[in-house]
Amino acid sequence: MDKTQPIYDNLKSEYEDFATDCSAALRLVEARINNLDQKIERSVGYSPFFSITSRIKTFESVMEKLERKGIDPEIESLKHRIRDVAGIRIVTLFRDEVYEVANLICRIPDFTVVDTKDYYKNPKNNGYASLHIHVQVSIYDPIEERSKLITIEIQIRSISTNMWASIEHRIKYKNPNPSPKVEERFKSAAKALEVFDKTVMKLRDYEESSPES
Ligand code: 0O2
Repeated sequence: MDKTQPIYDNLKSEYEDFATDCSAALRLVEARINNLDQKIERSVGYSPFFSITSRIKTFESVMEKLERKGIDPEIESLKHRIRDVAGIRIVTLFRDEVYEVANLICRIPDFTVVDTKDYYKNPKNNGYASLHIHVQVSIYDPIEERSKLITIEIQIRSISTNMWASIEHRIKYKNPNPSPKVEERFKSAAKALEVFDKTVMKLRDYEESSPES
């Protein structure tokens, strides 16, 4: 038997305990966000939340990320350094709604905003654009009889930048080290989407300000 197998099995079991806490936190956060979406829709007839999805990272994906970032494969490092075990992705139709949604989320009383990463203001070299907010929520563990703070990553993106990220993720998965030429093409595709987003926002503003015919 491989000598490292028991270490791997132990980490997997500890991760499953942590992932159970993350699921509880994710349900809480998702319920608040869904409620926000429904209330806005009811009150003004249009909500900036186009879609809301969530996921818990698989153990295999966490192991890959630990290796990629050179983090020790042990549970405490994992809990402190991997902040997207529980993740929510919110997609908006228009790019400026990303900030509208972010402001609404930051005002939810039982969320503590830990930090915000704005990849729209500072896109990555490949052109990746998204707004990431890390929030902490408290969950109660009935077995340990104590509350725990869990971090959730909320990614907010326009539908166009979500499309870009999905395609880039799919291609990168097949080729994790793309050539500078491929990276440059992704960057120019991201620039084209920025132009697209500006155009559709102008169209929306024009339509909304014109008197009904
Ligand atoms: P997966 O497979 O999508 O889950 P941090 O602790 O926040 O400073 P981290 O987690 O590296 O460190 O932060 P970062 O760079 O904001 O990445 C978090 C997540 O954002 C990634 O999780 C991706 O989901 C997404 N992301 C970041 N950069 C890119 C990119 O260039 N392309 C795409 N498609 N998505 C990106 P994972 O675990 O890397 O990936």
